[in-house]
Amino acid sequence: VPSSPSSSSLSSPPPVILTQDELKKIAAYKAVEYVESGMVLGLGTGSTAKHAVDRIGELLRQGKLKNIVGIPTSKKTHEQAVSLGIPLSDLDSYPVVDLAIDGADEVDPCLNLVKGRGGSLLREKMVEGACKKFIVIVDESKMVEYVGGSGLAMPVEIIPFCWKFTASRLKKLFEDSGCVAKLRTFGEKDEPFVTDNGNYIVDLYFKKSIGDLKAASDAILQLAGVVEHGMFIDMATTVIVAGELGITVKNK
Ligand code: ABF
Repeated sequence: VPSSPSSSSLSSPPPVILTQDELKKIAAYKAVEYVESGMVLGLGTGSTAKHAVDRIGELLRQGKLKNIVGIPTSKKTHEQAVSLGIPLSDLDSYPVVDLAIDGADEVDPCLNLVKGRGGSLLREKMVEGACKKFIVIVDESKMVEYVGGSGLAMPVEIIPFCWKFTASRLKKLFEDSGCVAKLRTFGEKDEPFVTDNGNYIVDLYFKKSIGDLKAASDAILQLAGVVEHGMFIDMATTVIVAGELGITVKNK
C-alpha cells in the first residue's frame, strides 16, 4: 500500500533544534581543539567560556592534555578552574599567553567585539591583550552588523568615586548618538554592581551608531575615572560561531 504523504512525513526524523546553550557548548568544544599540552591559556568568563574551561579540565583529567597553565579572567573562572584541578597562575608570572578562549556579547564582520555584560571586561582585556591567539566563541545570536549599534549595553568600568560625574561625561561624549548612561545595579535595592576589581560599571546605550570605534575608544579612555571599556577592537584572531547550520570559523 503506498504510504500517504502524511504517514511518510511522520516516519522521517524530527529536525533537531539545538538550544542556545548547546550551541555555546559546540563552539567551546571546537575552540578547545586548538589547545595543546604545555600552553599558557587565558581562561574566559561567562556561560560559553564555562564550557571551554570544563572541557580543558576534563582533558587534563583524562591525561589528553598536560602541563597547562591557566590564567583566569575573573574570580568566578578562578573558582571553576580550581574546582577542576587546572593549574593556575597570572600575568606577572606569564606575561605572554599562548591562547585565550572567551565569549563575547557582540561580534561584527571585522571581528571587533563588545564584551563585559558579564562584568569581567577589565581582566579579560588584560589577559586577552597579552595573548598570541585569541579565540572568541559565540552562538550565532551574537553576530551583529555594527558593535555598539545593537541597542544593547556597551559596558564601561569606572571607579566608584563620583561615578555620576563620570557617567554624565560619558553620556556627553556620545550625545550625537543619543547615548543613555546607566549605572549597572543588582538586587531589589538596586545596589551598584561591583566588579572583581572593586569598580562600578556604567552601561552605555546608543540610539545611533557611534561611528569610528577607535575614536570612540580613545575618547572614553581619556576620561579620568574610566578604567576600561568593553570594545575589543582588533583583538580577536579567530571567532567560532555555532549556529543551527553548523560551525563557522572566521579568521582575522
Ligand atoms: C564574557 O561573557 C564577557 O565578556 C561577555 O560579556 C560574556 C558573554 O557571555 P555568555 O557567554 O554567557 O553569553 O565572555
